[in-house]
Amino acid sequence: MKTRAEPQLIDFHPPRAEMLVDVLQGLSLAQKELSPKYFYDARGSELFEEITRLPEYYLTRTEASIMQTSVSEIAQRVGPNAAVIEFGSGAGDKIRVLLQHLDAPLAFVPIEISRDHLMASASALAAEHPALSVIAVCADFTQPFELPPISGARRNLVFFPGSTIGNFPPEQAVSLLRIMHHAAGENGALLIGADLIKDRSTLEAAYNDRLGVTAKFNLNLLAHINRELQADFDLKGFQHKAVYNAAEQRIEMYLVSQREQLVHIRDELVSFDKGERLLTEFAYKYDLDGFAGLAARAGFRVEQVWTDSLRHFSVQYLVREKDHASSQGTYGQATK
Ligand code: AVI
Repeated sequence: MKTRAEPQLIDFHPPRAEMLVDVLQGLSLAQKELSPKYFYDARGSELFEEITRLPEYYLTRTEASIMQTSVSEIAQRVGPNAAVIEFGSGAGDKIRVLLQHLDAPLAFVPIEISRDHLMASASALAAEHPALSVIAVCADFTQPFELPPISGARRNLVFFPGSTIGNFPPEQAVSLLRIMHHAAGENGALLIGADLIKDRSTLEAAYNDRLGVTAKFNLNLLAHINRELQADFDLKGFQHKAVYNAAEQRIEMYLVSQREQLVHIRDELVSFDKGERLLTEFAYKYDLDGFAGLAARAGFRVEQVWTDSLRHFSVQYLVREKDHASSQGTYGQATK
């Protein structure tokens, strides 16, 4: 009887974030802020899934259609026997189209801080691709970590879809890209999704949907903190607001206090003025030159960009600069 392929787990035991310290520190700033990483409890992850299906949230479906249209070209660039390393693999849906088209990939290495998500998606992929060696790495990918040696791979392909890079301010984005540069190794590449600058109304609609799912997602951050830190944020006392800051080229997501109010978090008291804005997320948008500049700071050169016909989103193939110092980048459009 054939045994079912099981993924190997390498567990770096990422420390549980010091949520209390982190939250209190963010709320003590002149511009109060909470880290977007606290969006993703079980309910937050469900709400994010709902967001990705909203008509206004063009990002996920546009990226998926670019991938569908361009995956053969991407697979050609990557070549045979690659090891694919996905940063923040989540439920693992985005990798499928890539793995189906690559020429005899050797290994798939999903990196994810949530052990449950990681093992569920790694097991499913191992079962779907019995010839693939699946090595699940439980780690906080924003901190440097060592990857397992992957013997026989002709190239490492780091995969970071979804424009999650946009949720990191530029300095942090460069640090993260440097970690990916290291993970790619010599002759390695990075396939990354980056959302593009466009008209304000399209951008703001994507983060202020008519059904109010993004509002629920934003407010759920307070519910998560209430539960984890025995806090007493009144969810009715805050309202979701997302605005595009054109000078900074980013969506800024806030929770606006509807009245003067006090919030208890364990032994601490935090006060909010009426109309005060609590910052919960940035989502940076790029033009192609701006993104190439960011990538260059981390040692990557953009080799090819695929976009949709409206140039709303980009999927970019980046190579390590020192490996390809002389060749030219090419820019193409994915859609018919
Ligand atoms: C996960 N990330 C790419 C999403 C974004 O578009 O920045 C998170 C999000 N926030 C509100 N809607 C979606």
